[in-house]
Order: sequence, then structure tokens, then C-alpha cells
Amino acid sequence: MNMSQDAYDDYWEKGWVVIEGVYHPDEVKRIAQLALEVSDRELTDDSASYVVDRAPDGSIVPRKIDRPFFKERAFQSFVLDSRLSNIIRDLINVEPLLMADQIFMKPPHFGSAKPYHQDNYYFKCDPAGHVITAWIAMDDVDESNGCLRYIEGSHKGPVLPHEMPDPDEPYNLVPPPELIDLSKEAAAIVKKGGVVFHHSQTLHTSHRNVSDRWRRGYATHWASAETTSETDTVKNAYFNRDDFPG
Ligand SMILES: O=C(O)CCC(=O)C(=O)O
Repeated sequence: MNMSQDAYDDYWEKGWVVIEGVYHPDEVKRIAQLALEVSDRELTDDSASYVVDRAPDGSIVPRKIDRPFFKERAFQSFVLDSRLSNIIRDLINVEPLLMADQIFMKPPHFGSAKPYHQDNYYFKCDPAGHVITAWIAMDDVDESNGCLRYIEGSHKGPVLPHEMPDPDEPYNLVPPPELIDLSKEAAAIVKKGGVVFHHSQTLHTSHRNVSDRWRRGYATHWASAETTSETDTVKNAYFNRDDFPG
């Protein structure tokens, strides 16, 4: 086993767990630098609105990089590293297959909040327990720069309805607030190189970055060969592409 029994038990009891030191901070520093270069390259006035934020002075700042795996080779070896997949295999008890990836960028002061949601509302996958997100911390992450926050045990409940409270953010669908038990919220504080793992049905959010530091998280989404989806999630998964190097 690539983790303690306590970490495994925590994952299944709470729906999330942090494992520190999966990557060396220097490796992560290089990948974080590359993420900045890629997002700089992509930032133009025509950037799709869902990948950028507007700073108060009107300038555009990065919010996310979509499908980084296909943008730089270095991202591929980083996310397919066996130090990561060995932990995932131990957590979900089946062979993990890379389904998708995205890098969430929260620039100092301007990084916007990601409202509460369940990944499986979007993925619509079954069995939900085979679907997991491994979120690699590319900075030291805490409450002030917008760490992930989880509703503990929410993965044991159903996928909730999600609504669009803000038409300017059609990518941010949110369950009705009365269905989110904030008394069970816990913050996932993690050092650069550590990884936060969450079950596809765990409710999670992150607040604005109010610090003067970056908060970059490399989210990798995994499933198994048995996973099916009501939508095209599995059909379009990376592991089903002819050019997938895994
Ligand atoms: O990085 C964030 O703030 C949001 C991440 C997220 O929602 C995810 O990885 O599923």
C-alpha cells in the first residue's frame, strides 16, 4: 500500500484525503512555471470567458487551463507518474485510467471562488466510487489563498440538483444552499507537491485567493475500465483516445 490504512479509511469515511510529499517541490515548481507560460500564451482578449477572470482594473488574469495534458509533453509525464497512480489504485481498489485534466489558477489577490459542486453532477459516471479527482498542489495551499473545502461524508449521499445562480458564470452550477451542510465543512490544507484526493460525489468548493501568493492546483480526473456514463464523459476520456500515451 502506498499510503497508511488511516488515509485509506479517511478517504472512504470523509470522501477526501490529503497525502503530502507525493512530488518533490522542485518538480512541481517547474510544472507550475510551465502552467504560467501556457496560460500567458493563451491569455488574449478573445480568451473564452470561462478560462479567465477580470481583475478590478479590467485586465484579464488566468482562471484555468483546459486539457493541459495535450498542450505540453511535460504535463503528460507529470500526471502519468506512477507515484500518483499507485496511490489512486490503492484508494479506489481498481486500475485507474486518466479521464481528463485541468489546471485551476488563482492569481494573488484576484483568484476567484469556485462554488460548491459535485464532480459527478457533470461526469454522470457509474460506479461513482471508481471516479476520483487527484488535485496536485503546485503551491503551499491554505485558507488565505483558496484551499479546497469539503463537506465531509457528502459522497455517501446522492448527486444533488445543480442550478445556475449567476448567468455570467454558466460553468459554475451549484446545488441549492439548503442542501449543503456547512457544519461538516473541512479545509484541505496541503503543501506544494502534496495531493488532495476526492471522491466524485464529495461536495467541494474553494474561496477567493485573498493572499499575495499564487494558488495553482493541477486537477486530474480518473475512472476505471468498468466506468460508464450517461453522457459522453467516458467516450471522450483521454484513455479512450488513439493518441493517449498511457
Ligand atoms: O481548484 C479549485 O479551486 C477547484 C477544483 C475542483 O473543483 C476540482 O478539482 O474538482
